[in-house]
Amino acid sequence: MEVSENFRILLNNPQLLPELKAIAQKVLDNQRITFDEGVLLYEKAELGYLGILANYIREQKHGDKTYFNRNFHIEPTNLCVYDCKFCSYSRLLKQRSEGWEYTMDEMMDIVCKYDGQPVTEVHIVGGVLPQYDVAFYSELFTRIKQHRPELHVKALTPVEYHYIFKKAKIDYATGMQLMKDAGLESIPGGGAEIFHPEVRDLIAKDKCTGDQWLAIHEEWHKIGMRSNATMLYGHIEKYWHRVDHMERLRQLQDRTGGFQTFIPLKFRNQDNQMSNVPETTVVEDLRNYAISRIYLDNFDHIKAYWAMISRTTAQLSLNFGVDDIDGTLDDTTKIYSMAGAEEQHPAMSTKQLVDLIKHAGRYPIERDTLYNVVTDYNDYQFEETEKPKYYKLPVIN
Ligand code: V47
Ligand code: SF4
Repeated sequence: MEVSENFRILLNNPQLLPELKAIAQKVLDNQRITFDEGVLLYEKAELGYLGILANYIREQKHGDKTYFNRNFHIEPTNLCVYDCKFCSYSRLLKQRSEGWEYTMDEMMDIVCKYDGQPVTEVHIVGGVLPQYDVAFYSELFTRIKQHRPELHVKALTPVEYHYIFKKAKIDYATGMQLMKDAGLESIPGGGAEIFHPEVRDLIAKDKCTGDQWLAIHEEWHKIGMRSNATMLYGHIEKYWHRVDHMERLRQLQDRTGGFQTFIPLKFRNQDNQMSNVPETTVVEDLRNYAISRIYLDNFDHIKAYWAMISRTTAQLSLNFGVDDIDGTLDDTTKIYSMAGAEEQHPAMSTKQLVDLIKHAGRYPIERDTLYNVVTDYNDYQFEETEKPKYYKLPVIN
């Protein structure tokens, strides 16, 4: 790919630290950066420099293409047996009276609510409770696929899988095969947090370890399936913990190639036990996207979860390595709004999302879960009936 004028200026800048110049040259030569170089980027590289490198990689991989998908979420429960300090679903925060525990039929009612709507994916994620076991989830996945075979089931994380397989006394390989046979098609990226035990033991003790999280994804990849990975950043971790996290993912990806997308999740500090921890700035968020793009050379996609970081930051992120914005969704995703997401009722119509991407100078593509193109929106004309939906504002008496 042609090197941009910005990149040329950067390489010729006599004030650029020699170590940063060497990293820029590696990016140009398509070479992988090391662990120490990753830490150096976090410690020394300013936003403009990182944007030039990350955008070069992003455009080399995808040009201006920016992906989104149309999905909906089911959160089976907001109660949880675990006590993650950053989470508003922690057992120490939730009173039973304000909790919900959907039955199988209630979850199927949510699925049916989307009948006839052009969604391609259901994303199922929530707390961990004993009644949601191997038999329950197998039946749920089977019923969803029987009801709507073309709807892609992206569900649960190694946190749930480790818990339910242990209870059922089956190993990860057997368990993941069972889930696949029942109708599971992808695993979302949640539950990863920060893998290193120095941090994980303080914020997410008792649930699956980093190694167990990676082992479950590895088994899933071995049977030919795809998954995502997240990183919860901007709390008590040090920069090197973030690099360690990405290094473990990069190594697994070298072995399996099963990851599709990396999703950095900005820690939000409301309604959890870490409210005293300040949140990161937008500049730090953009730096983090860019460094992820540079470090994870074997990941195809970097995703920004717009509901969590605001629409404007999501637009900006498209110049810092991000090529995917999490789809149009409605306000059924409560875990984020409770933690202080920018969007208290996160919903965007397709037209709004397409405009958001176009106004950032990019090329919107609706994809399915596996990145097959559903609709190319670059020259698409919306019909009158597809006007953006606006939320009802609360009535003020
Ligand atoms: O693992 C919980 C995070 C994750 C907070 O794969 C918080 O497409 C910030 O993984 N501040 C679950 N984050 C969500 C998830 C996800 C989201 C979007 C897309 C995909 C995908 C996956 O939510 C948890 C945890 O890391 N979370 N509390 C909080 N206070
Ligand atoms: Fe439970 Fe997940 Fe929240 Fe931890 S992050 S308390 S495992 S819902």
